[in-house]
Amino acid sequence: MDAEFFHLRYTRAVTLVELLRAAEGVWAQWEEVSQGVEDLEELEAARVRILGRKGSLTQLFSALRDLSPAERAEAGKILNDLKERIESSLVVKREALAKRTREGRLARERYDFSLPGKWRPLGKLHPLTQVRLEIEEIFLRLGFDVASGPETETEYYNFEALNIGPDHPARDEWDSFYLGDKVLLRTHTSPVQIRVMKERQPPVRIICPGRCYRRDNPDATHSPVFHQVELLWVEKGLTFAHLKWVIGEFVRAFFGPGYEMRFSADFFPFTEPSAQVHIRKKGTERWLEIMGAGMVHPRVLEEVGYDPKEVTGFAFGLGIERMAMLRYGIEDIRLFWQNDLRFLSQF
Ligand code: FA5
Repeated sequence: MDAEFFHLRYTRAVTLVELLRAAEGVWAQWEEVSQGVEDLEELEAARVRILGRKGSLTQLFSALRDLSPAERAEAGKILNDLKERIESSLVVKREALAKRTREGRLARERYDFSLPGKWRPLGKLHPLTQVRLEIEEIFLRLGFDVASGPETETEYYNFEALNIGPDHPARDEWDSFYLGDKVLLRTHTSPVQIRVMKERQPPVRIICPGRCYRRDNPDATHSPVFHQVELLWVEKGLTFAHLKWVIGEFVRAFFGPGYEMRFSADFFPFTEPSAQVHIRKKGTERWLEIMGAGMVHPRVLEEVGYDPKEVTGFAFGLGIERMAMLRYGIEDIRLFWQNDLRFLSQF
């Protein structure tokens, strides 16, 4: 609608013709302002410009009073029709916009429930960790504590306190990883026996799982880094029979009833007598060594301040890799360290 009309209106009374022409302009104006609206807010602004309190159509209605009663009736009807047309056009546009927003949202937020989910591989415990935890659980049930000690040891704990003399071959710097004078990476978990006994009074009943290091060339059954579980029980009146019972219980719990075990004589400076324990699947030929064991040497008990006439004890050390290889039929120890998922995911 043109500004001319308003100008007219404020200067003099408008005529019917002028008012009707202005009404045509209002429809054109509506079409123009409502055409490009993008959302409901803009549509409302367009509505206010035409139908609001100061809107162009509202102004035309107030101009009716300039006309004679007969003209007013005629023009009033035309303006009402116009208002209705604009209002129904408004309803249509509002609905279309609402639909568009709804569809837009649906399109933006659409989920396709038939698509496969994102695959996030679940991590697992390493087979050596699984076996270690299983061994721990068996001994926890039998009333043992889990103890630990440092992987960096002094010669005193790793050798001397265990009655391993200065000329023992393991002390050679070519057999062990020395980090400095009299400091080395422990070659077994037995030093933890000494550390625990120096701290506690009997009865002592512990196991100690941990990493050990030796200058062994890697092959199918040897690795320079490997794991052992140490066991130590010191109390009044313990005999070799108790040692056999504990190991028997362990073998039954770990391997199941289908295995038998055998003790044979061995030598360790820190146990007397010492034994090697082998197991074999019933009905098969081959015996496999699983651990070294024995009654704690009286000199070791004295070294930690225990009285060997008062208490006795027994100990063993087994290789975790060895246990895992027997359990799962693994032929080569190096598979544990290669981090090949085709191997690891089988456990
Ligand atoms: C010992 O280390 C003794 N401390 C065990 C012991 C403890 C005896 C308490 C008596 C009382 P030995 O050197 O045999 O013993 O090692 C024990 C086990 O560790 C072996 O049977 C084997 O399973 C494992 N082991 C030793 N060296 C390696 C290696 N290089 N790689 C993998 N496993 C190994």
